Amino acid sequence: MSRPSSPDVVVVGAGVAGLYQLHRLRDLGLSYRVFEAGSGIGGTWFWNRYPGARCDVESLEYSYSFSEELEQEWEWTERYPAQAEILEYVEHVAKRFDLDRDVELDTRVTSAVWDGERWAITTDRPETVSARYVIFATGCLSQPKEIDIAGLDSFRGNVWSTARWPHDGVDFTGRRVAVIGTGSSGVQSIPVIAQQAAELTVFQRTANYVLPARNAPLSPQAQQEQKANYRTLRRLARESPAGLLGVQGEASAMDATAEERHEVYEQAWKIGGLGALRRCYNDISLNLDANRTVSDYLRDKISSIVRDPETAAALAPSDHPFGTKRPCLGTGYFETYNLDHVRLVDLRTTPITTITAEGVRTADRLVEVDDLVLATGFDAMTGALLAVDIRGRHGLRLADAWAEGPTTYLGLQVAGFPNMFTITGPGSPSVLSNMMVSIEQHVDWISDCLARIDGHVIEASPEAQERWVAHVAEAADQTLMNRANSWYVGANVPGKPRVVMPYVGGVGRYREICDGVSAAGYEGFVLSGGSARERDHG
Ligand code: NA7
Repeated sequence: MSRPSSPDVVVVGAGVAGLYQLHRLRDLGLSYRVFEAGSGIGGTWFWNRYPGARCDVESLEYSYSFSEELEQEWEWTERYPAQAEILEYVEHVAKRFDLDRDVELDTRVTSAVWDGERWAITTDRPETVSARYVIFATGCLSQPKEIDIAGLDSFRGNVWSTARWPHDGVDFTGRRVAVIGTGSSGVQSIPVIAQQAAELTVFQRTANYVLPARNAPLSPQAQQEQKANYRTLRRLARESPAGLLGVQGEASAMDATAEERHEVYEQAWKIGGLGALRRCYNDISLNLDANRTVSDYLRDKISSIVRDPETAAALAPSDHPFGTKRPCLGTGYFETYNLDHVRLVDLRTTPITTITAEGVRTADRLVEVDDLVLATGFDAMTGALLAVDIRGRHGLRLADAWAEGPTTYLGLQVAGFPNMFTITGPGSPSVLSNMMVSIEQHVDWISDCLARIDGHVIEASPEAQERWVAHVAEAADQTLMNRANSWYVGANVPGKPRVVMPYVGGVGRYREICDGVSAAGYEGFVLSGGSARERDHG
């Protein structure tokens, strides 16, 4: 099939964001190329196939809203969709809208260079494409963190990464397994691996708050009811703080008695899910004392579940307020540590000194294993963008522009990088929200923008960017977000500048700001140059 070498737009990535962007570009009648590094579409859900991988947002909310027919015809099977089901859904969407024929798989974009009028996009294939616009749909959690544990290469057994899991799975039956990392990927995979492994040792550096998922089959009636109300529910999600349904409590946790709070938290614990506890009161993310009431409640829960007091104490988060690192959703997570063949090693008291041929050596012992599972996370939000050699005006490298942390206008553009858009980029709600809602909002905004500017150059002004960066930081300072060494602030990657990267101001408010900017003729952006459409197509 012949593809344009000078399309209007190049889209990088064919996950949930890139596919919807492709759909919108086609409707706009723009020419495009879409490059995907993977050998299949689906992004996050293509790569993260580890046992137990599941979305933390409910199925009916973690789905595209752009087509009512699609919304009605697709049947979800569980409250929280498993990786395989989401991938099947994404593949269904791609087929239904005939998107996959336009995705060039196994093609990694390596550089993007602005030549004053267009972007020269180089891939790992022998072709350079010239595009008027480039849209990075490269994901916030897609670049696995480089692992810095000494001796890893000397290990004789198998090393598996949760973020790059083999497509035909791994059978741990009868094997001695180590898992390093207890973020969402560790928390989801540990109980499932424990069901197979002969011995499982979990190496934990930071204890996390793990909330019960309470996953369950989705009844056809419940699904029908929600689908019948989809327009209202979608609107409520878009206007909400996190792109999620659920009623936010309006009272302060500090105005309730300890007994009242306990009762409220018990109800939320029974409901399960990421937001239930945070939404109980209005000040849990804002006030340390209010937050402590939830953290204490959760620590008590852990000690009531885990039988061995030493293990329970190690599993209880103590160094960060609830919600300042991404809480995890678990299914039988804490209960897993009551199994005789499962052990926790607390790296705060006995750090890993090296990996040897036989296994993991800590300060006080060698744990011999056959398989090593790395659930060690991602270079979040900026990693996938900086993995591409991006050069804007006058050869400015994105890596240099972001040397002190990512700077963007609205998380959509970077000053000095004309005609370049980032879907759910740093400085937008992104990872603090239901990604589906934020992705659709960005894709719609970018697509409307491309339609309106008709081939002109659009670039964030440095002043507007400076104001937005200051606003993002001020909004974060009003919360407890800076109190943890989380990937939200880049603290998980050695040497990464410490900046609260996502915008904490809320999905609803953020959407209003973006809509206001476009309604005011792209306030804060500079439009220049004549329409290049004619020439590009010529
Ligand atoms: P996370 O949440 O970043 O978790 C990574 C885990 O790995 C975390 O417990 C880390 O401890 C641990 N880690 C990382 N490097 C090391 C080393 N060198 N030694 C020991 N332990 C280490 O990534 P996930 O993949 O679980 O989840 C990512 C997001 O996907 C998640 O938040 C959801 O949004 C979905 P640390 O906390 O840094 O001390």
